[in-house]
Amino acid sequence: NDNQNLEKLAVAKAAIKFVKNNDVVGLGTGSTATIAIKELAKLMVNGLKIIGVPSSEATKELAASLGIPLLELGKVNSIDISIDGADEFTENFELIKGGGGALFREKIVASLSKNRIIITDSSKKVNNLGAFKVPIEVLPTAYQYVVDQLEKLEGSVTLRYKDDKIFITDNLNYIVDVDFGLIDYPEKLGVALNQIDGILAHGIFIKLTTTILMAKDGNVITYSK
Ligand code: DER
Repeated sequence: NDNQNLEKLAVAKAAIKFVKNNDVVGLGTGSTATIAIKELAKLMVNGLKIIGVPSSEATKELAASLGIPLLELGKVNSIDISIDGADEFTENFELIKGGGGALFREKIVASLSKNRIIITDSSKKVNNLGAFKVPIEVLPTAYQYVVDQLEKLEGSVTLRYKDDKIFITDNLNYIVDVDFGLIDYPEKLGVALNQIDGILAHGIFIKLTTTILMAKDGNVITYSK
């Protein structure tokens, strides 16, 4: 609704203030990141020079349509600043991402970035991760094995569908959304998930955020490390 869009615009405008001329900018995915990308394009009209690195095909198309010069993620070894959304976050800079299904490339973009800005709102702030199911990208050929391993970790696994068809990611994989209940030790769970062959990436982002900008009652609250 209008208020939500105003909140997204407020954090998007705050985030792009961190972007310097000639920065290589990691471009996030989702509705909030989309607004930030559009704001970046406006700054370019006023002379800001940036090169974008998209975190999804959707973001690549959006950025290209706005005339933002792009570099392919696979050809980049360093990003100055990335701006992206989140589905849940804690004050310890622990995130759940992947609501939009782009978590693998988003994680690579974040990992390559010196500065990582998360733009979000107070509805996503939690004390413990886990109310939002953890999105996990799974190679289809390992699907049943991965489901079994996730259930051994007490996860309740749902294969993600979109318009009555199995959702397929930009990397041609499945997404499962896994309910682990409230996650007391997200880093530990993340490590356990990384041990499961067939998982390409999971949506628990730890130590991948330097600044969180949260819209709340018309203000922007900044959490930074
Ligand atoms: O899928 C993602 O990781 C997105 O960044 C998501 O976490 C936030 O999307 P939103 O800005 O549309 O809420």
